[in-house]
Amino acid sequence: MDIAKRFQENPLLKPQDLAGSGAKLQVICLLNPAVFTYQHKIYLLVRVAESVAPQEGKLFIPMRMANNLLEIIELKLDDPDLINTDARIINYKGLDYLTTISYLRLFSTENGISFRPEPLQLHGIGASERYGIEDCRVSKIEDVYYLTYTAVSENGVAVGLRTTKNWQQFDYLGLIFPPHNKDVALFEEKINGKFYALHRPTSKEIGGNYIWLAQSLDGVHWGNHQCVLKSRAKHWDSARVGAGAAPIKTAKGWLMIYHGANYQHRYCLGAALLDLQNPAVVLARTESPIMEPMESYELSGFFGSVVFTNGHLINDDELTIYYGAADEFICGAKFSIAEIMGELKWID
Ligand code: MAN
Repeated sequence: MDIAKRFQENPLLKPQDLAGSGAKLQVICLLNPAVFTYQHKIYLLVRVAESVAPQEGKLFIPMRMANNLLEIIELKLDDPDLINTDARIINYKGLDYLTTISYLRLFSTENGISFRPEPLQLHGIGASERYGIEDCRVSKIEDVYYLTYTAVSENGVAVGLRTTKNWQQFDYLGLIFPPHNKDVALFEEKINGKFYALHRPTSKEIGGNYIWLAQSLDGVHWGNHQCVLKSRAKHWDSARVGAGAAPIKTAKGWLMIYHGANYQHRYCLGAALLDLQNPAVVLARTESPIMEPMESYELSGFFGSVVFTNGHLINDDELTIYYGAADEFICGAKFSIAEIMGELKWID
């Protein structure tokens, strides 16, 4: 059952609210923000997807070249070498490209509803981030903020890590999970002295798009991988599942909000409860979504029928999620954690 209480002010941020980062560029989508607090202030680290403004009969591919400068490839829509069936991704002469390039932009808020752009922008660095960086999760462990994000290049879709203590200086630690992998959420405390991460590799021939768990001694080098949560045939989450923001610690277990999609690419949110001491054990899971696309801003946009979250705030029983709607807008919704727990079906 959809138990989300959406903000009346939705959408909170839309592409028209922000100027492009370069003269030729236009913001096409504002989506999938990380959420964190720093010095008692709430921040969103928003994914900004940019490209050249649409032109009749043309298609543009923005990407960073070896010198880190942005270049734009211009294609004709009737080019026989172009396969253009998805708004997000195209194939040209046998190679895959994204139609937009994403970077991360910081916004602050006083009231959780209206947002102010801050100067901080984080762009892709180096060969593995040439098509952009996306869908960041921010986890605070002790006094360090860990930014785990999707790093895209012609070599694949992988997971990058940057850390900061003060949001001024960043350490760039490179890729922590090679392709194909995304949706990495770190647990915000160590368990039995180890860091834990949820991640989402894709296994093509055997297996699928499942959520995995990994351990680390230093938060950078990961091992002991275990498959935790799978997609379910004939369900709303039949094609893929992926973790949202850092799991929420409750008395009964780690509550993980996750997204699930079917083969029609309809993205909903569900929840699962992981064992406190051994999060590889799934104790319970929701049967039906706790949130599904239904409002006009969720049903139509750059890529319709999507609700996707990778950032939230917790205040006792109140969970505020910020989410990407239709891959184009940033929205907010509140849940009662007890109500989510009530939707869980226990696994024997
Ligand atoms: C999918 C979508 C896109 C994203 C690419 C690469 O196609 O999630 O938004 O850009 O993957 O991560």
